[in-house]
Amino acid sequence: MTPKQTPKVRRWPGVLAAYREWLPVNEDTPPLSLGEGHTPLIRSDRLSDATGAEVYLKLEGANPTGSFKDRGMVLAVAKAAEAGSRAVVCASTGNTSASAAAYAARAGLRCVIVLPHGYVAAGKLAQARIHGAEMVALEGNFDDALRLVRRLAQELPVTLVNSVNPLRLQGQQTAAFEVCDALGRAPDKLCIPVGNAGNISAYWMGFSAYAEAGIVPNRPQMYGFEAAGAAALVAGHPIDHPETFATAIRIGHPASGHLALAAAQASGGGIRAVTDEEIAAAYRLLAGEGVFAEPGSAASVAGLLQLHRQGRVASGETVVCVLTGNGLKDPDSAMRLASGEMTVLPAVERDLQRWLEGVL
Ligand code: AN7
Repeated sequence: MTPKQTPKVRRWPGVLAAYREWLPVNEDTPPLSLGEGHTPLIRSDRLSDATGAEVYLKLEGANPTGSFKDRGMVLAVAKAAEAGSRAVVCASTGNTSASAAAYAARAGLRCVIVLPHGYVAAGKLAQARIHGAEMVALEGNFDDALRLVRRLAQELPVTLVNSVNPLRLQGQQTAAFEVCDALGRAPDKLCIPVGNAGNISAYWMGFSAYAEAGIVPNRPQMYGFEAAGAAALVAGHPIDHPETFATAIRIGHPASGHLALAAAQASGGGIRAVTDEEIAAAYRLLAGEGVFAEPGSAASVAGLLQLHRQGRVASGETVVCVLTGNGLKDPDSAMRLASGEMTVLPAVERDLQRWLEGVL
């Protein structure tokens, strides 16, 4: 039997081209792309069984630099290039800087990055360095870094590409579009980690835009999850010394907090806190199902399990948990939280066989 025809595979053009009519792009905007977007939405059998809901995972770690930041960064950097800017600048807990460095390299712009010293995961640092960014490690936390770069961007001819730049949120809306495109409607609940509170705000904008256009009939309840040691929105006041091992969301002054709270309230959802222990358990549960997300991302799943324990998850409802970043970003957390150990053996078949018989 001969195959009739090879299937037609259409090339994914990236989010600026794919969602052009929803974004502020025009003929003068450079066609920037690293192939971002179009990330998998997969069913989680374990979480569906555990909660009684239909639970899906949006794998944003499948983006080109390994996090959701690429969706907003491609637009922010393309518009910076369009405006004739020569450099972009950002503060970052790591993923924003990795994405900024990559898209700046792609667009031929310089990139300046200010990081909290000692609190950025190894993979993220490696990315920013190999893409050639100018990097400063600040003796302070992310909130200090953001405060300083916001001031610098007012004084110097550089474009700020943190999510206080509204283009970032406009680009990040495309993740909500994709969720709706994949499900044929919006989910009943969206669970998402909250750090600087930009992404939850962007998803809400995206769901609202699709609902207003009549493309979907509904909008989800928005549930955002902060790390308990950095839960400014839950506490109702900024946290000056945020702490969590999920360094991506180690943020105590969330810049888009007002938008996140408004989204949670308008949607009938909420902003809640998950402990480092809950995050670690969710991180390991996901890995046990073959899904490697970074600790900060696992906050969404930790949050879903918390909602379930509180009886807030209805049987059969559709839930999407956003896994914002790839597990490879933070190999140190994986090595620390993995169970079991690795055995070293001489290169002798009999020894290897005896070991395997003991394991099986
Ligand atoms: C994996 O990179 O703030 O609530 O500087 O890397 O939109 O801030 C990262 C945040 C969730 C929180 N998951 O998103 C940065 C940075 C991952 C992240 C968040 C971040 P926001």
